[in-house]
Amino acid sequence: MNKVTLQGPVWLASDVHLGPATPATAEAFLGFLDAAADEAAALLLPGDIFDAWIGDDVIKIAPPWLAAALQGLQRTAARIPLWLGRGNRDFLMGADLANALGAQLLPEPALLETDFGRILLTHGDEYCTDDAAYQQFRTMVRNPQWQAQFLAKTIPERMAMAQQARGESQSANQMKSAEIMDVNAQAIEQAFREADIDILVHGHTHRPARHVLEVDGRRRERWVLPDWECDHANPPRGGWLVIDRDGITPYDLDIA
Ligand code: LP5
Ligand code: MN
Repeated sequence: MNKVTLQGPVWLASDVHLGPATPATAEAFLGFLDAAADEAAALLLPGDIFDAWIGDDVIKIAPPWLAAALQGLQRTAARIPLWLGRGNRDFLMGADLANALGAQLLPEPALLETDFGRILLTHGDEYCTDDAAYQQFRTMVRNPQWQAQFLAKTIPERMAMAQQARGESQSANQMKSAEIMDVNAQAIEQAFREADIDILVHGHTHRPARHVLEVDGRRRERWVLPDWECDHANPPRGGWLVIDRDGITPYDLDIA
């Protein structure tokens, strides 16, 4: 398992889902990035920072909303180490984007060595094993050959496919139970067991919480990162975790 060694306070946020129609979320996120650069020793963004990422070449023709987000990420990476993880919407983020931002790509999963000990970090969609249709989709789009074929298409073709996939996903989700779209308990236990860790942090489910459980007689904690939605949700929402030598602390956006 790939280790990431981090000293000092580590900030983590995921599921911001930035896109062309999320100006308020983007504004809140840019403010968060500046605060992280001021106060954190490192910032980790484990997936779904973008609502849909169709390939790193989009940065060459970035529309204003995307250019502003990229500039914010680049500004942060110039001040503190910035780590980008891939989610089910932005699994096509790659080395070209990371290099352009001055960021690094998180291993999947990442075994963090922090001031508060060893922590397993991942986006979390891989744990939704009851959702067979999604896991089948995930196997397809995570396949390097599939990705090479997709990335060989034009940007307009890829945008159209992404739009169709988003539509199909939204329709499919309406037919699924909430349980199916959450993590599977056995998959979580297996993650703790395989990594031999006591703390797991992930996003994806948009069900922020701290779960305490026992696996093989050991107390474990599973932390779920919140999603960000400041454009349509009332009240607006967003948040992050801070990991430091005193432990893990959740923070919510201070929506004045
Ligand atoms: O994303 P969300 O929150 O709606 O639901 C997710 C799972 N769905 C996905 C699919 C993505 O939304 C698709 C968009 C990705 C954008 C960028 C990638 C580049 C384009 C790729 C083009 C193929 O992740 C959803 C889970 C849910 O989380 C909860 O865990 O249930 O899983 C599904 O909905 C899977 C569906 O059941 C079946 C797959 C739908 C997509 C089919 C695409 C067909 C190809 C179309 C192009 C010709
Ligand atoms: Mn996700």
